[in-house]
Amino acid sequence: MTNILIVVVVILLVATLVQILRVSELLSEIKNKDVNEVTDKDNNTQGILFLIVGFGFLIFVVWQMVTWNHLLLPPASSVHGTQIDFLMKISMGLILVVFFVLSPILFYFLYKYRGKKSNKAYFFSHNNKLEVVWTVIPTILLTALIIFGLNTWDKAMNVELTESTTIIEVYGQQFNWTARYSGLDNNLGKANFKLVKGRNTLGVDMLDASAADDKMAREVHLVIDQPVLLKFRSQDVIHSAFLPHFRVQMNCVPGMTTQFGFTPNKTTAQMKESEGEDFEYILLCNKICGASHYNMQMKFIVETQEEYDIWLDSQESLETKLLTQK
Ligand SMILES: [Cu+2]
Repeated sequence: MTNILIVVVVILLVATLVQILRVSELLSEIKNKDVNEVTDKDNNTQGILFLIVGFGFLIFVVWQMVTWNHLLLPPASSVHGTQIDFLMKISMGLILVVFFVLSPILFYFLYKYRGKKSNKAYFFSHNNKLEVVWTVIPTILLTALIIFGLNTWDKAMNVELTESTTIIEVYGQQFNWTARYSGLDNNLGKANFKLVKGRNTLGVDMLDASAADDKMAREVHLVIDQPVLLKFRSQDVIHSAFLPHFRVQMNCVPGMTTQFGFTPNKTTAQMKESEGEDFEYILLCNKICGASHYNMQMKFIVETQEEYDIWLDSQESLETKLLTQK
């Protein structure tokens, strides 16, 4: 009923507006005036409005940058993250310089060249020099930026596996993450979704020799300055593993394994000192994967080797968890 009333009110409002316009048209016909004619007074008003809106918008942008700056991420906590931050700073710097130079010119020229009765059109077909300048400069700048970006991406994604690299699986499902440590052999046991049953929530193939020493965990512990390779699987839909503080993100796709590697270089304790006691490294899902997507998170803890060893020892292996316990 309310909806019908709203529709009726909207129709009546539109009809009223049309009638008002019609009346003003008839009035101007009586007065012998053309309502569609744009006068110099109209152009002045429009020109001044452009100045106010344009410069008001620029002031608003500066206000946002100053007021909301503290909401940005703290400096990267991984080795390659520093390079990603540098790339981000260069890109944003370029964009901001162009924005703060071009926008005032754009709004000022809208005002300066507003319509006037005395204006005469100036015929100007093209200028080769100008065309070359505004094509070549952006091309060089963008090419340099893209090559720099590809190079940074390559360094972040194609990590070399060394002896000290810890391999950890991160398994996504609606709506949680589970980690699996590769154990003493640093080799993850095979897994298959067909084997997901009971407590074997990751479908690990317990007949595979590498699987017995694997360990499942609800949070991920990492050692400072030690490289880690995360391998992702998904049980149901596409999720996206996002660790903002380490500047890494990767889709988790059912039926395939994706990965990225990084080296954390600040412990959780160090971050708590600079960012506040509440700080935690967190793995988020960055793909809208369903109703509880927003709550799909897992804690990451970066600590010293000793703390890490104590924690890892306290986790039971899959052999104990799945085969010996009844
Ligand atoms: Cu998800």
